Formats: sequence, C-alpha cells, structure tokens
Amino acid sequence: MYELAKAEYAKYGIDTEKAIEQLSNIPISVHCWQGDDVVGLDGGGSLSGGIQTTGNYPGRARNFDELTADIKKAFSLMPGNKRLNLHASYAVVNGEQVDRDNYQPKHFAPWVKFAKKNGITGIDFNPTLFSHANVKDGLTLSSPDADIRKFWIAHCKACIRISEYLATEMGTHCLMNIWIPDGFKDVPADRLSPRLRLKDALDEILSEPYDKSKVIIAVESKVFGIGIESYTVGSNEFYQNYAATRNVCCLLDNGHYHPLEYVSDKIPSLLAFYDKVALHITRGVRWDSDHVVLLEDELKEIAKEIVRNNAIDKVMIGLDYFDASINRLSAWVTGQRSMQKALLTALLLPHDQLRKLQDTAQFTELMVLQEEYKTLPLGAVWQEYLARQGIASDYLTAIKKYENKVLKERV
Ligand code: RNT
Ligand code: ZN
Repeated sequence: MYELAKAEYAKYGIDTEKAIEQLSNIPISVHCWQGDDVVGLDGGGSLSGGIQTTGNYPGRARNFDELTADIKKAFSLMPGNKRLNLHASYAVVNGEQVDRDNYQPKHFAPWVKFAKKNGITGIDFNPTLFSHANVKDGLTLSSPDADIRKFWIAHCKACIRISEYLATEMGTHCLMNIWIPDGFKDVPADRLSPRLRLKDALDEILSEPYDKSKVIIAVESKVFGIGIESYTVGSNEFYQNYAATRNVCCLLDNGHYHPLEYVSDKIPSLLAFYDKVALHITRGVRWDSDHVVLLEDELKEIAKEIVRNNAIDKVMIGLDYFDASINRLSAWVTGQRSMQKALLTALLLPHDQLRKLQDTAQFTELMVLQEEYKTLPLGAVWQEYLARQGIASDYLTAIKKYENKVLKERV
C-alpha cells in the first residue's frame, strides 16, 4: 500500500519519504493534565478558574506513580517526538509544608528523572493560578488585594526558576506559559484597573532574571470561562500588546476565541511580527469545552500554516484538552495522533505549486487541485510512518488491556 501511495504522491511532485522524516522530528508537547482531570498533585483544591472536566470514567491517576505509569503507557502508543507539559500543581511535595510561592526545582526533580528515562525530549511548564485558596473572588494577578497579587507574583517567579532548571536538565528550551482565570461573571464597573494591575504584576514577574535562550515565556489569552462570562482580564488584545512590547511570546489556544475566529488565520498574522508562536491545541464543542482533539478541518488548516510558512521551528505545538468521560489514555493518544495526522496532511501538500496558483490568480486550478489532494492515500503513508516508528496502528487493544490490569484496580 505504501509503495503505491508513494508513487501516487510522486505524480504531484510530493516526496512521502521527506514527509515521514520531517514528521518524526516535529515536537508535540503533551499535557500531563489529561491523566488526572486537571486535579494536580499538590492538594491545591478542586478544579477552579472556569475550566471544567466532565465525566467519571474509572481509573483517574491519583498520585505521581499512577500518573507517570499512565503517561509512560500512553506515550508508548504515540509516534513521534514527544515533550511533556507540566503544571506547577504537579509538584512532588511528598508531605512537605510548602506552598506554590515557594516551589523549587527539587519538587520537579522526579519529573526530570522520569522524562530522561522515558525518551521525552523536553519539558514545558505552567504556573498554576487556579484551584487554590489564594484565588480571591476569582482573581489572581489582577486582584485589588496586594497580598494576593504578591503571592501569585512570587509563584510565577518561582516558576521561572523551575523552568530554567527544567531547560538546563533536559538540554532544550522550556516554554513557560502564563494563563490566569481572572474575570467577572457579570458586567464590571471597571474594566481598566484589573488590566493595569495585571500589566504591573507581569512586569514584576519578568524582572526575575532568566536565561532567554533556555526559558521562553508566553501569555495565553481567553475570551471567557464558565462563571466568568462577562469580562476576562487577560483578553487577546491585552496579551498581544503586552507580548509585543515586552518581547515575550503569545500562546494561542484554539478554544479561546469567538466561534468564527480561527487560530489558523492568527498564526500567519503573528509570524509577521514574532519569532515564536505557542499553541494550545484543543477542540471546543460549542464553547471552550476542551474535548479530545480530532482530525478536523481547522486542525488541518493550523498544521498547514505551520508547515507552509516554514514555521516548524517557530511554532511550539502543545496539547490542551481533558476528557474524564472516556479512558484517559485513549484521550491522550487520540489527540496526539490527530495532531500528527494533521501535520502529515500538511507535509504531503505541494505548497509551492499551490502558492504559485494563488499568485497568478489561477483560482479555478487552485480550488480543483486542493480538492483533489484531499483524497490522496494519506492513510497508507500514516501506516508506514507508524511501522517505521515501531508502533502499532491499533492502540485500543493495548489500552483496554491496561485498563483491565491497572486502571480497574484503582478504587
Ligand atoms: C484554560 C487554558 C489553560 C488550561 C491549562 C490547564 O482555559 O486553556 O491553558 O487549560 O493550563
Ligand atoms: Zn490552553
């Protein structure tokens, strides 16, 4: 099947060998939080901040050993170059009385050990400004209470030091992404002051010295969250201007915009101005529901924007979804494979030829050929890619076996 597919693609001047090779190198940062419904390991409290998991499928990982066992199993079923994305709430505190403002690199040393042992190529990091008693009236860095702001500033500074440690240990950059839940359920009386407080708080966080070749700091905007419907402090405009003036990175989460705004269209806009763009790939169903990522049209468009703009080294791809209603390992693997399939789709397109048609206004040919390429034998190339990585196409059997042996014991 692969040999036939290879010949078929070659007719259009597309090199499947090159696509397979490129795909195996593109890093995807896989989020640890699919494994435990975003609960974390530090006992911060139940999930808050306007994000939600729904469902109670058996087998949620409840501690470091269970979570790492699940990650190890899920990663063994994912092809390609895998990084691991951690939240600060996954600190391994081992009963020590330490709060988030004092987390240290040592609390993440077990994760480094685990990552190195399991062929994970890098670790990314996120301060956790939700699910904690110091989220006061739904606010963190933008709170009118100076002590609350101080606590979260200290937390983010601690996270910069931890990110630098992770980068040094793993020998690759660490993306540190700041997302805060701050906002209001109903019409606010003052939209400016919270943003000015957030701006000052971020400036103070960035005053922490760090090695810019190791730590890349990103800010993630959002349109709204559950219970925070009327106003979001960290809006898209706020963060894009902040990032541009402070020389940090924007993170685009494709669940964080209005339904007819597309992250695929935002990527090239940012590439015109920024060296790096970070992504959270998710699937919103009617809202930012964080459903498991599937191979849908917008995902393919996102992948195309990365590939055809030679931005594989500029766009940092991370996953961000959490489904508690199905086997969590299957959620992980399905989403990661979907992202890889989208990238493969993009790698198997003759972008120079299509661009030429656009530039010479041959829109009839452009439409016809783009439709033609949709039905080329992608599946055969995907199967070959998996085989070369030593990974079976079927992951359901392995996951069901793991469910029966390991997950069902967790009661
Ligand atoms: C929330 C943001 C954020 C979180 C994770 C857990 O809407 O997308 O990125 O999902 O940090
Ligand atoms: Zn996100």
